[in-house]
Amino acid sequence: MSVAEKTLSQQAIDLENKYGAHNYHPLPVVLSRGEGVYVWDVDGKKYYDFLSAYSAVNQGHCHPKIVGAMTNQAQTLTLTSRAFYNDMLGKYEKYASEYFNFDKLLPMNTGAEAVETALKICRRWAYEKKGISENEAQIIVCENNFHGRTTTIISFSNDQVARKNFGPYTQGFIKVEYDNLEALESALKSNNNIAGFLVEPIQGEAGVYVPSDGYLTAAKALCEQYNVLFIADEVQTGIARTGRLLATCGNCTCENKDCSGTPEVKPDILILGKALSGGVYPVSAVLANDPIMNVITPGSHGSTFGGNPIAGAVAMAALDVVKEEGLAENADRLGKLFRSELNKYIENSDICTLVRGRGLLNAIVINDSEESDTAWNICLRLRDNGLLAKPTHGNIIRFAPPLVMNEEELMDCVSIIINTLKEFE
Ligand code: IF1
Repeated sequence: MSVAEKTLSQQAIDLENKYGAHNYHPLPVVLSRGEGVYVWDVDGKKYYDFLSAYSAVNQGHCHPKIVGAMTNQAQTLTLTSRAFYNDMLGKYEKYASEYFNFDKLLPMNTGAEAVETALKICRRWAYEKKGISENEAQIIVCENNFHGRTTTIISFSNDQVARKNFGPYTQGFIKVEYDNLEALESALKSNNNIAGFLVEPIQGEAGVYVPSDGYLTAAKALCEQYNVLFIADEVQTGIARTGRLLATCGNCTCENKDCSGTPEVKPDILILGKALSGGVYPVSAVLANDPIMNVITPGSHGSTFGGNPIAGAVAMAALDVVKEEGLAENADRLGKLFRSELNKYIENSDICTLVRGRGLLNAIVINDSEESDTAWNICLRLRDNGLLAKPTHGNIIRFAPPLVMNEEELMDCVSIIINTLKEFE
């Protein structure tokens, strides 16, 4: 076929294949527009987005308030670097610190950078506050974690595809089983040089694993007992995704503007990214109280773009939207409905064995081996039927729509999903 005869989709796919590094294997659909819970492909076909850019567009695609804040700021001042002050950063830091109930915020851009930042803060705290000897600090992480793609972060991943031939790896991490308090306690007991415990409140990449009730609370108590920082990576679970403002917020949905958070667990260090900007711009942040954050001194950490005025304006608008539109409460309510509707189907299904999750971060398990392409084929069929989702770990499909969805749309999506699964029974 000549270029002119190729479909618009195929042209876009061919360009990426030829000129882009092959670091992803996308579902074959080429998107050119988004609004709310919908995206459209280059041929004008409309889909429900059930990935939300890996939970970054919680507020929905192209939210007018967030896009408005961005375009307005983009026409005024975009970047000063931190060599000078800008008139947005302080406002944003105050707004977000009060919103999440911490003394201070350190602004970065991507989730991985924020995780790296938290690890650096934790190590400094270990040497300067806890009194661990130089270069001896250890940080406990969980098996099957996902925290990003930097050299240090993949050093403590056990995803062989993400790690292979990227060594030598960064030292100083101890892995324990997720959702296992005995394993955590024995790691804490066995070593006097533990500085922190880094954990995802729900393991997203691993396949939406929700830990047992009380795990996070008990883990935090153990951290206190051993004078170790509890570091919550809420890059994926935060900003209303799991039906609470933060997954560490217990049952509090934080719709109440007077709620300063009666958290199930208050992390010592909180890591946010993705939906902190509603997915319109890379904005991440690390939050902590003064005794911890004050280990960061001029020159010890930074970023050209971190804390830029666009990021500040966008993040404030994105966080406003979460409260104004009651997104945590909506995610909580629709998530319960979603799981109960799917559970009714699963009772008599051979192809789908389980739905799990919190709020609108859910996954179904497909009854086939991890190596099979059944989940991939189901996602292709879901696409044909107007809903976009992507498999994770072979036989698991993650379902994470924008949180601005309404009940009627959710029920429409439930029928698309169930009708598609029926084609595979
Ligand atoms: C990829 C999953 C989601 C994260 C947590 C930090 C980061 C992430 C808990 C890093 C990023 C992503 C990135 C994307 C796949 C993805 C993902 F499939 F791995 F599980 F979200 F669903 N902490 N998650 O989940 O944030 O640097 O990317 O901004 O392919 O890397 P980042």
